[in-house]
Amino acid sequence: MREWWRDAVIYQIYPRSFQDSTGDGVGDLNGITQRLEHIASLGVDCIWLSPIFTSPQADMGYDVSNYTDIDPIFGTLDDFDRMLARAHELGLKVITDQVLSHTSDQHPWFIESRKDRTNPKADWYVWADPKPDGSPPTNWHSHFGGPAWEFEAVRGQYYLHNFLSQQPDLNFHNPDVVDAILDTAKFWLDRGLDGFRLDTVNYYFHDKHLRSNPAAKGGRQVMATDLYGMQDNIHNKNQLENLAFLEQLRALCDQYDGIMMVGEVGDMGQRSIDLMAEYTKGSSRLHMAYSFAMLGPDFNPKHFRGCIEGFQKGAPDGQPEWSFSNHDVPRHVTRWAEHAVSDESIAKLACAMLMSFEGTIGIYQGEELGQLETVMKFEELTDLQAIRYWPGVKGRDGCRTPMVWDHKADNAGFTAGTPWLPVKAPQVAHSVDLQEAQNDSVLHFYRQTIGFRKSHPCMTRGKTAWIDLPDPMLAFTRSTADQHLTCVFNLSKAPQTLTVTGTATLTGPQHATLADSTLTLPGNGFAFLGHSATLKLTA
Ligand code: TEU
Repeated sequence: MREWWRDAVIYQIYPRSFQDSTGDGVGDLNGITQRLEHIASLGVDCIWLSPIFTSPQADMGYDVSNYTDIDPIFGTLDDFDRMLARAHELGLKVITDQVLSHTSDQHPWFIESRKDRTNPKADWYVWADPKPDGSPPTNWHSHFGGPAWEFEAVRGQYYLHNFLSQQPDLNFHNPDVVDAILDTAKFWLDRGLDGFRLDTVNYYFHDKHLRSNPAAKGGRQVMATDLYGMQDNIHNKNQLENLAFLEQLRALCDQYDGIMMVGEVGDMGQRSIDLMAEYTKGSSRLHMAYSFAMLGPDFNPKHFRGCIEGFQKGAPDGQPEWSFSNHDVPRHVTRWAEHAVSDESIAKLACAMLMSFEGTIGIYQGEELGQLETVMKFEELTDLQAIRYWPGVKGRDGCRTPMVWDHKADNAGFTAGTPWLPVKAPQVAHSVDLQEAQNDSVLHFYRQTIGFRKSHPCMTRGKTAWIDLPDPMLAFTRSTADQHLTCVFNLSKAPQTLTVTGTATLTGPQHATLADSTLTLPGNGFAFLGHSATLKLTA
């Protein structure tokens, strides 16, 4: 049987902002259970839950202080079991977000490790002596800005943190750490979970020799965000040892039935596509990977084609996951606004494109409403990265504001209390109840388009043949032996016309007309053309 995840659409829940059931202003597991039918109604296959584990929430749960318990703000292990059982009843798989590269500075392992240089956990994190002048051991930068090293006076040493200083980096070169981490994965697999979203898979190991990174062009320090990879001498990430660890974790998962691991490659650009391929090659590493390549500002045919083709060249049998939004980047309707005829038209175009790509598809809560990035005031921020670098860095709160369920209810039905992030009018205008009542809403469009994808094997399993067209047109044919769909997208505001040679019919969701061999696409238009064998499209 073909593995379930290859044909899947995965829905990401950001638990803090999905549904609050207690009135404390923060979403929780029982809230998610109440709302599972909404997710099932979209026709998706799987839920990815951003972290729900015990955490001081310095990085909103990406700083775990106990890997095998639920944070009280989200509920209890019993609540988790109930949520999982209900999801399974509805035919939804559930994967959790495992943040294994670093822990919270409040994790008992780190509390012990920082005490002195000889305790049993002394080598569980990456500790190093200062340089003779007292400065950090290497020039490595934290992804969130500033040096990746924090001084601990008690030990007289620095510890490594690739993200916040509250997120000390585990020392994966220590086999005891690897064993402890594998045990935490086993704990969740034994609870009946369907797999893992693995945070920052390319950051697990660091260079044992603590070599400084080379300076970038113009004497600038190489940032973690620069597009360097495995072969490029970046010593705080992309180490080859990461692959060996993933093979161990995969072997553990393979002892269970139907478990899937999707890894987040914390990189952007073409380099990140190469890493995705490297990490999913063969059948002993990750089942799937995603990167930030499609989560950035680029919105042009060459870019999307480059991502998909690049991955296929690197890992012909590998499986990518493609998504346009998540909890780390501005929502794509806002991010790509300069190419939009209207918010709604680009939301639908993006949905039609995404659901036509070869690979597994990820969507992020609120995306099915065509939700916009929330405009934040400084006083409303909670993301420490934004608070530190405002206004240069706007941070990630704007994509993390609560789900809007009912435009008439307080806080759009998210909470009876005070929401942890504000619920504002432009977001409320996208409420689920309003869109349920409107036949041509973005919400109904997502259902229709997901249904269209899932009922056409060529869209999930078919190969992609690219059609060369000038900008701003993106076009390709998805084919199985007996089914062909040519997918055409106008990535601009200006109308476009194409000539179709061969017999074709417009099918499924569409924003285009076909008459006398002329395909007319309005700004942000799109079309799926059903045909047999060959079809030619020319500008
Ligand atoms: O993100 C890793 C990562 O690379 C991101 O920091 C990303 O590049 C950036 O946010 C783009 O603006 C993961 C999680 O998704 C993120 O929420 C965590 O903060 C981070 O790891 C640390 O655990």
